[in-house]
Amino acid sequence: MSQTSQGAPAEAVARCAELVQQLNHHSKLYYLLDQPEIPDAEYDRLFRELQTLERDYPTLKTASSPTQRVGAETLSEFSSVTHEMPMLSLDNAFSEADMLGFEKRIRDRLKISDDIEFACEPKFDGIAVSLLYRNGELIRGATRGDGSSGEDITLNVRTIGSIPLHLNNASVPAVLEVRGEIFMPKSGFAKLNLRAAERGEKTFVNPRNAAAGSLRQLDPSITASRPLVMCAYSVGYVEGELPETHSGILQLLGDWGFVVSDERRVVTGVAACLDYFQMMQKRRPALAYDIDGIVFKVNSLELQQQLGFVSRAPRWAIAHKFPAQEEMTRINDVEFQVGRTGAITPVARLEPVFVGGVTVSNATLHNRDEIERLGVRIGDTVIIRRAGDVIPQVVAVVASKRPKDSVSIEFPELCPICSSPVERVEGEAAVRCSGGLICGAQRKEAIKHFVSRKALDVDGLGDKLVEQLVDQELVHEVADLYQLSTEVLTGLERMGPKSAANLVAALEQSKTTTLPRFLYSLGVREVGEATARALALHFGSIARIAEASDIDLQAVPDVGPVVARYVVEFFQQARNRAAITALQAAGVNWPEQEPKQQQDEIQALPLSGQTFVLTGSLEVLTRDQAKEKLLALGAKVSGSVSAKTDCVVAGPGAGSKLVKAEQLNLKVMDEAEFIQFLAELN
Ligand code: 5U1
Repeated sequence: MSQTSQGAPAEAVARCAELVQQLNHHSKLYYLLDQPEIPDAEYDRLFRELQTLERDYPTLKTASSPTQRVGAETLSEFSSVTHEMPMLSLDNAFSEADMLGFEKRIRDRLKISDDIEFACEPKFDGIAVSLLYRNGELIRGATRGDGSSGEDITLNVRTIGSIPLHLNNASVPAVLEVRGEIFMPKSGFAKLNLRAAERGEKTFVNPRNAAAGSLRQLDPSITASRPLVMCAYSVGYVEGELPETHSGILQLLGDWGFVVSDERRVVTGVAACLDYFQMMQKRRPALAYDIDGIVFKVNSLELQQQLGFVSRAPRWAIAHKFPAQEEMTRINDVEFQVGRTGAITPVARLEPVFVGGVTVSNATLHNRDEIERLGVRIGDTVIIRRAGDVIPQVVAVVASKRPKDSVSIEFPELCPICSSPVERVEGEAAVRCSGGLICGAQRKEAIKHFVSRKALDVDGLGDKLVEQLVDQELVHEVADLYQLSTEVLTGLERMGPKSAANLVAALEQSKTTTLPRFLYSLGVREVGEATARALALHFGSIARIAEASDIDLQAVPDVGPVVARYVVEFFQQARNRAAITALQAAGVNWPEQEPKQQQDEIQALPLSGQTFVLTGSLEVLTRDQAKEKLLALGAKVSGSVSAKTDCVVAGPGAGSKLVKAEQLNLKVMDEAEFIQFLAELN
């Protein structure tokens, strides 16, 4: 076997180089593009092979080997380091007018009227860092700090897979400072918090805090265990040649092995900048990571130089911010809402705050467990998050702002609506009003559910109208809806004769329905659309469902003991049976079928017996369309992932459900694969 100058056999040297190259390549695919080509186990196998080679031939081990990211050293504190060139900050734009002002200032200063070329890219919601390379070797990583000096986090940044330890390219400058943002992708954040919650540990408020907390670790092995990514967006001090444009620098950084944003574009003129901003605002929920705006930079370095700076902010760049998704506000009070099933939900009444593009005055606190988890009190300043169309959440209490007179949140002993005793069911987080349909709140919610789109679908009967009908004692139970006349309805607020006549017609039309819809409309606990459909298919008639025992019910796919008990208890109650009789007497009707015939139909469907979960955003199909297609093929569509799930369809932005699917090793499809799969079945 031939020996090399490194004292190792030539085969070992070659294999070692190949493994380093492969591991760097796969780690880039994993961190940079979120598109791993090989399973984690295969990556681990390559990694272990390299470790073994390096142990057998220590001369092959270099500081930039993928095995050398986590050293044995831990720190007692971070030391301070001075950046070779100060780290700049960015001026902000919050409107189109601000952006037009930005362009005008540039034109005036350069005395030009032509459209300017801008490099655009997302503004990552993470932690700004500076990396120093000498002769291509990473020698230092530092936080931004005050812009002139920051904390030395070299040991930690070395553990981040997307940060090259060595730049293996002839064109790399002798000294190079690379600036960028370290962030935690949304899926990694969901996974980290899921693990923390399972262990009863404190969870992170958002991916940014998780990234900051992960970087500020004195023990680098903790940083190494966190899913962090760095995206490079500029350079600082450079001893060497650079291209003439910012986009050229980004291209070069990418060639040298850094992650640079795939979303980056070069556009001409501020109107095109605004189009890009709008486009990215739409894409924002589907991105794998949080962004809080768009950065626009004059692309020509020559023009950048001419424009210069005002204090620490360059005149040639601006951050156009999206409306913030998180804001601070105060909890003025907590009130308790009673839902359809009697569940009592604490709702925080907030000092109104503009967040995620709307003014928010209320946020649910879910239940007693959530209040305990947050440690929240009335009077607290809290962080409210509203991302996309998701309902506003209280994500954390700002402990330092707690006033002396804050008040603890006490659950009521009696229902706030009907004064019936409140009960806490063993093993459930919710507390419930025991009043049933005596409770006005439960009656209102039951009626709203009965007329909703997926139930009897009564057009024109909105929540406000239902509240008036109950408050004015015109409707006591659902069947009373069918006694309403145009004359009675015309007397109500904001109800003219035409709307009243339309509503009476809509009620009449709703009488002809289907068994699954009717069953769903009754609002039996835990009987959602899919379970109602399964029960209807299995039993074929309401009478057979009403008579079914726990055991009979559990023969229905995906009906377990809990749901079976709720169904039995519902039909045992005389008032529920009376409500059904009254509805049938009012003319509500549906076709019934023999159960056997329907069993045969279910068995004949290609996806019968299979459970699908849809998560993340779908771009071609709507969620409802995807669900309809699955149901029509006999599948069940569930809202949660479990070992019983057969397949998870995951679009961009999928979070904890995708994580759980991966943990359980379930089949996962993206939307394109799903559409192909449906096409093959049809
Ligand atoms: N994407 C991006 N984020 N960001 C932040 N580019 C960018 N540029 C920055 C900052 C502070 O500063 C430049 C002036 C280098």
